[in-house]
Amino acid sequence: MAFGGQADGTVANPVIPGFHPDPSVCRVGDDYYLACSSFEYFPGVPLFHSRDLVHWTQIGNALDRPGQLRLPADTPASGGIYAPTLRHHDGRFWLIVTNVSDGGNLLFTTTDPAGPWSDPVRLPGVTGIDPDLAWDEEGTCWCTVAGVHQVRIDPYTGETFGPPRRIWSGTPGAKAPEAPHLYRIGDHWYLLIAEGGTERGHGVSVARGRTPAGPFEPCPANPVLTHRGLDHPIQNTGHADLVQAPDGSWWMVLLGVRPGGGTPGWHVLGRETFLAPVDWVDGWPVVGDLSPAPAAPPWPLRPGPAVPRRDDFDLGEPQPCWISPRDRSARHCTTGKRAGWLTLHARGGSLDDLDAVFLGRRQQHPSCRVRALVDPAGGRGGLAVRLDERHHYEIEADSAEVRLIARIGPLRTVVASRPVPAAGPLVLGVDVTAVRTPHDPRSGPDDLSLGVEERDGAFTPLGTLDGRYLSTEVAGGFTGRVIGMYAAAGTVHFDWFDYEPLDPPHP
Ligand code: 6LW
Repeated sequence: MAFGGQADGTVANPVIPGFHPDPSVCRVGDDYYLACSSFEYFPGVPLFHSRDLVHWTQIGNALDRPGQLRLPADTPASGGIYAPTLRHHDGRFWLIVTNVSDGGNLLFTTTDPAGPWSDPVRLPGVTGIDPDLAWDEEGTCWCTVAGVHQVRIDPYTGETFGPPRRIWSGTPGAKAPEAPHLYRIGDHWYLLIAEGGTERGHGVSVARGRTPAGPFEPCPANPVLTHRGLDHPIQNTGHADLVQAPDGSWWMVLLGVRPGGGTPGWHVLGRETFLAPVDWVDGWPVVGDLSPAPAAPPWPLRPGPAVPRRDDFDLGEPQPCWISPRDRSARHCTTGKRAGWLTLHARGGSLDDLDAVFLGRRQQHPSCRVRALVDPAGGRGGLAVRLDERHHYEIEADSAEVRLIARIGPLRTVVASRPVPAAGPLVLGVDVTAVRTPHDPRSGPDDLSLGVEERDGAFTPLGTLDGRYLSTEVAGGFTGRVIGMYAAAGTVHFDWFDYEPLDPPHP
């Protein structure tokens, strides 16, 4: 995915739009690498590469085989893989992450971040989420987790040395000190954390000490970043990581959300990865312009490869952007049954089921157009916009009928149905249209029109639904919308899938 880089010298923030929360970044020479959380989706931990901190290209998923990522069948929505830390040390890349549904804290390593990554080293002595890794001058590895607690570990064996110690509790009165990252900068060790919780009260605070174990002195200006209480288009800002560029400047990646619609605002793309410059004043970080269109960094921008609108499944294995809830077994998701087609074979009866067969990609733009050529082939399936098992809209076809279905919390209904335009493969579609400036404070963030193409190519919606019910403010959780294909009965084949952004570069 290549994003950012505008004609007016600004860049588009988020630099990695869509459900890409809890970013962790490191640099090796002129190359930056970044990892994000992935929760109940398989494969897990998307990995990105950049040469300019603005344009990011997904190069894989660190956890792409069952031996690395076990998501039990009863893994709840927003369970599974929580926040990673990605570091480079001693000639290797290191990734530490928490699988809250199986195994706890796990450590992986590789020499090539595009993969393959190692099998997991388990860390039974490290309890807590948001694990961080830092090495001191003697090569000791310090593992710091939410709370904020710390323990020394052997990253090759997972052995811990001594009991975890609480090293900071964050700002008095602020809840949830988490997302710790420890850095040796100049004469100090800096401990960066998130606090306030990942909703509208989120913020970033920092403390410093003379040793990696503290004691730590809080920054007098904490929180060094928050948008709580501000009427700002980027909200929930927190869970940050710092990186120094080759020119010596410092930058922060962090999560944020872009609420849309009227009051109170609903975010539908999940927590996205944003970029902000950082200055140092009196030995403390000062975060610069965190806006939807900040000034571009002071170096040539290096866009990555353009992302084709269409995936025609001709490359065998699905591209790294494709994800499925809990697993993606070849028995249920394959490109080998019909050359150049994706074949999904149903397990459950609908997207309400934890074992639903669904393959999707993150919605990354407030407005977008999705189309897919579907052959129900005696089965039943189609296109869906999914937040979780209790919040999804889908346009579903079998050999006779097309149906628009809505699941909102406890309610499930067939909104509309009609005969198929013709026998055989048909094109199903979803048009997502963001509400730009709501004239009605009661408006939702977007409208979703789901329908079918007629024989003459005209798109006929079966209905238009309010998008607020597929938002995190309604559904809860830590993910964002995923748009994709599913089979609810029998076998369904898909020839191609189109995802077309409809937004101007800047919101
Ligand atoms: C993540 C923690 C958090 O581990 O939410 O709100 C968890 N912050 O830092 C999932 O993103």
